[in-house]
Amino acid sequence: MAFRFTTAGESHGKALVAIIEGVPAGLAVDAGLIDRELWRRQQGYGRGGRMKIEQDHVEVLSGIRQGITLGSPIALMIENRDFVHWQDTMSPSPSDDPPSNPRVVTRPRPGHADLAGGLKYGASDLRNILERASARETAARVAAGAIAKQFLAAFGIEILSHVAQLGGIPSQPATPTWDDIRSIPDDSPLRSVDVTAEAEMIAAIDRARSDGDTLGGIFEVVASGVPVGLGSHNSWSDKLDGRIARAMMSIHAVKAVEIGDGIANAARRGSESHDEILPADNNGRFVRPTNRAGGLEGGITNGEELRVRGYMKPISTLRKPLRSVDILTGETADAAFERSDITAVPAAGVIGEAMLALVLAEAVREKFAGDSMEEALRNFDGFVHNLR
Ligand code: EPS
Repeated sequence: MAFRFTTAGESHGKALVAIIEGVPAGLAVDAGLIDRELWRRQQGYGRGGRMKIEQDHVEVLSGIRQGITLGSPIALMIENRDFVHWQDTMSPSPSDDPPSNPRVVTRPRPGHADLAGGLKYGASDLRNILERASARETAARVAAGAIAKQFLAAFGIEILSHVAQLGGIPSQPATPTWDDIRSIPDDSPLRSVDVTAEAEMIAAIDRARSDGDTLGGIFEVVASGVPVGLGSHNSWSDKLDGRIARAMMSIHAVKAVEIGDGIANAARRGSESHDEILPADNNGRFVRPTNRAGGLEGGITNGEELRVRGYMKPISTLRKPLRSVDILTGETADAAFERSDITAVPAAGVIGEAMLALVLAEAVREKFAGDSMEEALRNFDGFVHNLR
């Protein structure tokens, strides 16, 4: 059974939903760990008012019995606590009386899906677009990713992230080790490994807030314990780097993705870009003194740490709005603003972890198959044993 997932839900609708197929039977799932990931996604200095309303909590609707997966589709639900304030406007049933406050949006935000989506779907109320385009949807991805993370943990794969740069600080994106990333405390304001840079980032967020502006940045997602051999060089659609890039680019506001030293390597010579291969160590693994490839060669994992960076543009909902046009009048108008975050780069890192986990879970299922965890792990152990 192929591994796949989908989400549903509007930002101010009743709930968000994720359905995951292809998780083998027999995986122990801790719902507390799903809530933990949801909590992590809500953190970060510079988040807006919505995060004070929501305390995201997962309800498992199917696919898990007594804490163990059945092999059937897993359905997860996260209620939107804010829905109580939006019931009239967001009700799926037609109202007898028009809602007292229909909250119609007609002034598209530059950079958001409002205008392109409104034109594409023929929406005169751009709320029909923004409700689904909102990054609120990523809560459902993080819940699905938390299941993928628990699946990957059985194979010794772990995923973390950090904020490498925010609002241009520091000038060169940070490149910490796995242990440095791991030592970032849970309550860290921006999940940066460098507390001096972090204080400057906080000051930049404060300045942006008082200017009615927003900030973007770079997050890095790192996976350790990834076995060699996920993905394939054989077909463009099987190459794992392409699949990871697609997953990362699908995160709201991400406009570029880098694997390993991808960007710096473009300006270097070949001799400075590749990772030499040295004879195997005591564990039978070929030694790679550097990891500029970020753990991927030819679209296949090479057994090194997987390193992926997402470049996030500043959030497009601005308190001091950019110029736009009212689509009803055709006249110049300020872009719509209700409320927003000043920045969400740390949250995007957590979402990046979820997306990487989901792509790796799919690749692990492809490579090691199995209907039960026991069978999948037996196949995995056999492959690893053979490598040695
Ligand atoms: C978000 C929920 C949203 C925003 C943010 C992310 O809530 P609301 O629209 O009710 O304020 O805080 O989304 C955006 C900034 C955006 O432009 O889509 C969340 O749960 O992450």
